[in-house]
Amino acid sequence: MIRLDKGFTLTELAVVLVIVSLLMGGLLIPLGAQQEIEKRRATEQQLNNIRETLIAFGTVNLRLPCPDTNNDGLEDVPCTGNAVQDGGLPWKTMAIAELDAWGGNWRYRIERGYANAITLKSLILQNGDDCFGLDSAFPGDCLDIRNNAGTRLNSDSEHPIAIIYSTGPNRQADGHNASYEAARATEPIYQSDVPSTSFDDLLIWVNRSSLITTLIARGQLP
Ligand SMILES: [Ca+2]
Ligand SMILES: [Ca+2]
Repeated sequence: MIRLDKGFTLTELAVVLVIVSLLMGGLLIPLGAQQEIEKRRATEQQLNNIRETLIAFGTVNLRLPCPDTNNDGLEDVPCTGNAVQDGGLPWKTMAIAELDAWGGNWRYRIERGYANAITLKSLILQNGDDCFGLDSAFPGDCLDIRNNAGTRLNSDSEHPIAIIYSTGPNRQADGHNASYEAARATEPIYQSDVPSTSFDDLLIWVNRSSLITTLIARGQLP
């Protein structure tokens, strides 16, 4: 059919508008999902940097920092006398970024023996310190990390001496992490896994062996 005018009819215009809106809708949804993926990736990178910074702090000070329990960004020392060693990461003490990619504060907990230079050295030089044995200075502090199904992730040989986590997109502790915050008298069980509908925290831990390896490499231990 030959058209006499060069303009669009109303019907054509409507079709174009529908196509444009469908295209925009299709683009906007993946863009939001893509931003979440980027935030998760950035937070994972930050957590890895925090673990490196904690180990570096440990090699300089021969102990790990105490948690920040009054939210000023500075560690609250000494912390070996306080049985509740779950708090904020002392980001000012460690000279790191205060917040994760969603604007949440980092959570942090240590096994108290590793927050003091004297006890740290004796714990590290002690063979067979698996934390669950009688040798540990604070056996009640032994960190137990589980996945979404409840399976323990850390073996005895992979002895976690500190955990750090982001509360993720929902900005609140989930699963075992939430349970521990609600009832701190219980055994320190934490949770780490891929995101699900009920869990979106990102949690990593510092191994006793990785600290020992660095201390030996820097000549701080025989
Ligand atoms: Ca503080
Ligand atoms: Ca969360």
